[in-house]
Amino acid sequence: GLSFSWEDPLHLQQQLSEDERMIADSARSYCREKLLPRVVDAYREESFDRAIMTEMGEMGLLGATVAEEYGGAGLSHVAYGLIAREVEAIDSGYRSAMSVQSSLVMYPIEAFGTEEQKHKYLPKLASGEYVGCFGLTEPDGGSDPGAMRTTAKKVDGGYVLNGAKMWITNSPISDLAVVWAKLDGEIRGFIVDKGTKGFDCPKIEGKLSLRASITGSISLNDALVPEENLLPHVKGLRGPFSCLNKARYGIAWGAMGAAEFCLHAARDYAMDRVVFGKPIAGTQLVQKKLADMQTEIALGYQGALQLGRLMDQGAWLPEAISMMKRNNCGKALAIAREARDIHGGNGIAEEYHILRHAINLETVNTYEGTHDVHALILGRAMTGLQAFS
Ligand code: TGC
Ligand code: FAD
Repeated sequence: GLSFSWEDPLHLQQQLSEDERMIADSARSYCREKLLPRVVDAYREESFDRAIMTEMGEMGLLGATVAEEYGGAGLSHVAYGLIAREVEAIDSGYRSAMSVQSSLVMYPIEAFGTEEQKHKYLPKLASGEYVGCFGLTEPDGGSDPGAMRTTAKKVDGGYVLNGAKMWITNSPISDLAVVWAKLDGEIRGFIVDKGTKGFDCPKIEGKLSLRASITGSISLNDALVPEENLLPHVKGLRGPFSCLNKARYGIAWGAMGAAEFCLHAARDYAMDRVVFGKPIAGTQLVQKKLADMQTEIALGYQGALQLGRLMDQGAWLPEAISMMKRNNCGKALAIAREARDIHGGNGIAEEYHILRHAINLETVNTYEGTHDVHALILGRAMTGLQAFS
């Protein structure tokens, strides 16, 4: 019979296929052996090691759900979620690099691109030879992308793009950007190649969160994009939102990965830390905190797993994705703060990793739709009344 395991109270492991367990194990080994040892310095120095993309490519962690014919791994959504969990257990910024490449760059090219675009870009994005970024958010406000100001104008041989994007993960190191712009008032996606005249991606310095991820802006000043770089098969907000569905789903797993790392660290710390003559793990208050953390993580994973299984069946449930993105990010942030509390003063030291996770999760709770925006998406679905504007 099954026995209770504090590390896996609802037997998540047992609900996975053998393949899924193997993928998770191999992602975990890579993350613990190669990413964990470099993250403290990377975070302190606010630097992202470009080699990580090539390593992830070699490990098959980029474009997990993209078809093998284009260099992807052809895996299930559940497998993709398990990878996000392992990567984000190390750092949300590393998961960002992985999920932008997979869900926000490779996915739209596969779903909305031409055969030529797929063959030209996807294998190189899968191997990490190319890095891509996704330009939706603008300086005037990210929650309402329908109000974007970036425009595309049809000219001979292509399109001229003008505008600015802000807070773009990976943009300074990108070989290409998937940029969303209004063409005759309608949102369209364009692949903008590095080196395009009038296309610049300066780095944003001074982030206090997600420091191990590189973030930039994008400026487009009469940037000429050739005709063949338009993503022909989608129009309107459905284009970028379809990508966000995939990325938000991955974040639902990833945020729980970060929270789980914090729970394990807090439990280990509490077992060893002797105050008033006994381990703090033997106090009622600390046990209550650990029990709350453990419960939310177990439930968060069950929700993410069920969502992944539904997506693997082809179910299209943006509101359910909003629910799990919102819940798991908010809960993970609260858990990381609680773990920091249990660590006392040591909780702020970089070598314990906890405050880094908590500060990263501030961003994760905001990007890909803020915690409150997802509440409004759910509120609209429940009531039929939209409360955005
Ligand atoms: P709304 O009227 O709701 O919809 C407009 C059209 O879009 C369709 N649609 C969707 N399609 C696919 N998936 C979804 N989830 C969809 N949601 C909506 C919808 O059917 C409609 O189609 P049509 O054909 O009828 O026109 O649009 P709205 O303007 O009212 O939307 C409001 C709101 C708040 C829901 C939306 O704007 C929103 O989600 N805002 C948040 C923006 C956001 O998440 N930005 C993320 C930027 S990327 C990022 O953060 C990357 S960080 C990654 C990392 O580093 O890991
Ligand atoms: P705003 O939209 O200005 O929101 C500010 C506050 O107002 C929030 O609390 C919000 O919930 C609240 N609010 C807004 N509207 C309402 C309303 N109607 N009712 C109640 N409250 C409301 N974007 C990309 O396109 N690509 C990327 O790769 C990317 N990477 C990112 C990386 C980092 C490190 C960060 C920090 C952001 C990234 N983003 C990216 C941008 C991110 O998606 C936006 O920050 C996010 O969507 C919120 O937009 P905003 O920052 O403009 O906040």
